[in-house]
This record gives sequence, C-alpha cells and structure tokens, in this order.
Amino acid sequence: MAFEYIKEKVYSNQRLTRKEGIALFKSNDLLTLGRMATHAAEKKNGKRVYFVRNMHINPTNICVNRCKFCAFSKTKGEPGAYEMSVDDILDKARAADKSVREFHIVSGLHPDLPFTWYLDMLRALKKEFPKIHLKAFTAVEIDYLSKISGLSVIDALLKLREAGLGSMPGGGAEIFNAAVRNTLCAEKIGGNRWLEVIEVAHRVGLKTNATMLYGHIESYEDRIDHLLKLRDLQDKTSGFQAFIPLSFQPHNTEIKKSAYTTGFDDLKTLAISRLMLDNFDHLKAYWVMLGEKIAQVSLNFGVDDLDGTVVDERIAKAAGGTTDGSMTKDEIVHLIKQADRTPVERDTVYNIVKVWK
Ligand code: V47
Repeated sequence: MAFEYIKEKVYSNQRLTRKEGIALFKSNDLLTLGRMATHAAEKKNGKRVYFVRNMHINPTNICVNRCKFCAFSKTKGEPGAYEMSVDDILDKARAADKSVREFHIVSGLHPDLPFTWYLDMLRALKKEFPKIHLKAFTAVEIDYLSKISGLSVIDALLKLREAGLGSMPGGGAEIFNAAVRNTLCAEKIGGNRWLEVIEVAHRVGLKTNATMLYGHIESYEDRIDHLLKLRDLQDKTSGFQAFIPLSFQPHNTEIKKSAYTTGFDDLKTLAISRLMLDNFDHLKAYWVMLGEKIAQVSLNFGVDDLDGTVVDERIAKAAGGTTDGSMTKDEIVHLIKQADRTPVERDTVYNIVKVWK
C-alpha cells in the first residue's frame, strides 16, 4: 500500500483502517511516521506535554493469577510475597512529597482480603489526603472485587467511588487477541470482559486509561486489532483519557526473550497508536519502561504525556526495568523543554496546574 495515500488521509483528518494500520507497522520509514504522528498530536494538544506529580502504591504482590509476563506477582507464602496493612499504606503515603496530586494504586488479586478492606483503604487515604486523587484498580481488579463481594460491577464501582475512588488506570488490557492472551495469561479475564468492565466504569462517569502490552509474542495484526477495539469503545463512551503502550520487560518472566523491545519498535508503536486512536486526547510514554531517553524522543512521535514522577515503581523493576523508577519534577520539565515542547503540570483528569513558558 502506498504510504502517500495514508499520508493524505492523515493530513486531511480521515480515520485510518485496519489494513492501513498494518501497512504502517510493516513500513520502516520511521521519520515520516513521526512527522504524521506529530501532526496528529499537535492538532489535539499543540506543543503541550503533560505530566502529573504522582506516587505508585502497590498494596500487595500476592496474586491468584500467574501471568507469564509478570515478574511482580507472587503466590501467598512464596519468598518475596508481601501485603501491606492500611496503616503501612498510610505511612507510605505520608512519606510522599507534599506536592503529589495522585496516588496510583494497583495490586495483585489477593486470595483472602475482603471487599471491605479495599473500601477501608480508600476511605483512610481520602480522610488523611482529601485533595489527592485516587486512581486505583485495573479492570481486572474490579472484575475480581465484584466477584469476591458478590456485587455487580456497577454496584462495586459505585461503592468504591463513594469510598474515594476517583478514576482507574489502564492496566490489565495486555493484548486482546484470545489465542495470544491465553498463552500469556490464561487465568486472567478475557479481552472482551476487560472492555465490558471499562464500559461500565465509563457509564458511571469514571474516567480510565487504556494500555497495550507489546513486544512479546504478538503480531502487528494483534496490535492493530487491540487499538481498533479501544477506538470502537471510545466512540461509544468517550471515557478514555490516555492510551499507554507498555513495552514488554522480559527479565524474571516466563516468556523466553533475551532482549528489550527496540527503540525503533517503541517509537513506531507510539506513532501508529497516535495515528489510529484519533478519538483519544492523550498518548502517554511510560518512561519507566521505555527509559527516559526514548520517552523524550517520543515527543516527536505523537506523545503528549510523560505520566509523572511515579516514585517507587515495582512492576517494571521486577521485570528488569532499567530506570530507577522515579524522576523529579525538574528532570521531567528539563526533558520536555529540551525537546522544544511546553511542559504542563496537570492533575489526574487533565486540569492544568502550571504551564512553563
Ligand atoms: O497491567 C506487567 C504490565 C501493567 C510487565 O493508567 C508489564 O496511567 C511490561 O498499567 N513488562 C501495570 N509490562 C502498569 C500500568 C500503567 C502504568 C503507568 C500508567 C498507567 C496509567 C498504567 O504493567 C500491568 C501489565 O499490563 N506489565 N508485567 C512486564 N514484564
């Protein structure tokens, strides 16, 4: 397929098809992809690049699922398994920098903690930190909490929201293709269930993100099909804020792979995501997995968001992530300015806190 034809479509704001998305993945004209993605990003966000001051909290790594790509999860009783009490979580939150605006909270699927424990945790955090946004629980966790509580997804979400839940992160989407998903994480909910849970969250007014785990055993076709399912749901609900491709980190996992994804593939995947997801406002480069340098270069490949300061990231680190899992606000601002973009500090739902001139 001629690249020129796709270019014309991009510059005249026409939606790309599955076939065109696959053709883009098969092309190696990275700089043209970058220019097209930058055009699409600037139409939405100008030169602005967003970040949030946040802190990750992972209350437990004990998980009843055994996803082959995950080096973070442990079985109860296994060396390295941990669970934090609500007091431990409060202590961790108290140690956060006073400027933090978001706690990003995700866990394994714990076999014994009751639903009320999660409500107590949210309430305790909200009581002590009323101004900090709680972005918590992937769709996989919400499905699990609904099962252990005997509540419908909608009722579980309403109770969690009442206790302080502000929005949901985009994890657990992995790759929707059923055969690949079955090889990677047979016990995990299927792709359609992930989409169903997210749709319910959007319907009750909770914003979410979406992710895609790439660079393992999936094909380009699987990546495009994943993006198209997200695009279809976003057409229905407009509830997604940002899309975040997650580059597979292979160490300590059960997936035989000796290398990280390449910078070329990372930039291509980000650019094509920007071009396919014409109804998503934001494309996030998760620097913890990509590395700070590729994340910075990605600002010329359609990215308008660098996530945040993160602090004490554990999931990528367990799988051999090469960054130290936290960046200061000044370091993020420096990366953005050096790429000739405008740093914008935001809150979780993209209200602007500060724009750097
Ligand atoms: O759900 C697990 C993935 C996710 C590996 O919404 C791995 O703002 C790569 O979802 N290599 C958690 N990825 C991280 C996540 C996230 C991160 C930052 C921001 C947001 C957001 C969401 O990490 C998991 C899983 O998909 N993951 N193991 C691995 N070896």
